[in-house]
Amino acid sequence: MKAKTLRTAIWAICAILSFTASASVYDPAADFSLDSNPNGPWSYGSKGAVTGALTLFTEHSSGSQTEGWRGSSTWPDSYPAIQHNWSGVVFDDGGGWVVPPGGMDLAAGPYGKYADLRFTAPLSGTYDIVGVFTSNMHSYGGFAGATVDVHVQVNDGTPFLDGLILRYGDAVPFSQRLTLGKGDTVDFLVGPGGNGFLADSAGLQTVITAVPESATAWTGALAAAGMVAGLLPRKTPRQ
Ligand SMILES: [Ca+2]
Repeated sequence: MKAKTLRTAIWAICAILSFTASASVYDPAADFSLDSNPNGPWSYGSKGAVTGALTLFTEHSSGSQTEGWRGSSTWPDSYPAIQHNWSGVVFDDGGGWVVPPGGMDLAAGPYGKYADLRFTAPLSGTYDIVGVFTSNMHSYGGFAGATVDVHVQVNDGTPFLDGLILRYGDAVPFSQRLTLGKGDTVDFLVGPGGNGFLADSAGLQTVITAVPESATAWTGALAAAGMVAGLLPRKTPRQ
């Protein structure tokens, strides 16, 4: 094989390997859909406590700028709920509930119920989970705002994050690197805060980045292949 052809082949392989080694990114707000539940790696549902079985939502909700999942259209099963502002502008219901453009909102429910956004790992590997819970509920007309407890847990185990949001402006950030097997779950939970349910919800922004474990090896292979390609003799211009 001529050097030029070989060099081209190596660079092509590098391009393919580079694509293979790239990270996959999962964003529940960008991925939000009413088409199905589960929706790819995302499931929308509720739990009776921080640990316990997930009950998938079966009903849709909709508003002027929002769409969502819930267990029923009838109280008290209309909460918990998981909603999404699909519009490109801030949603303000005029009663204190404000959801940023493209934002998600996890509402707790009566009787201590939790909203649960679940991520199921599509592949075994290393995952970086970064995000923040925030208050979406302003004080309004003497109402102080949502009072909720928030958690992130793996496989329904002891949460690696526990936090409280007790007033507008509170935020609970998290950043965690996890090794997950295919089918392992990460639950993002919002509950009523242990003080009863009254307009209790929180915003959630999170991005999960999956980096295949082979990425490190690919990086080495890419560097070596790139060096080889660079070292191959180039055609000398005619004198
Ligand atoms: Ca509460």
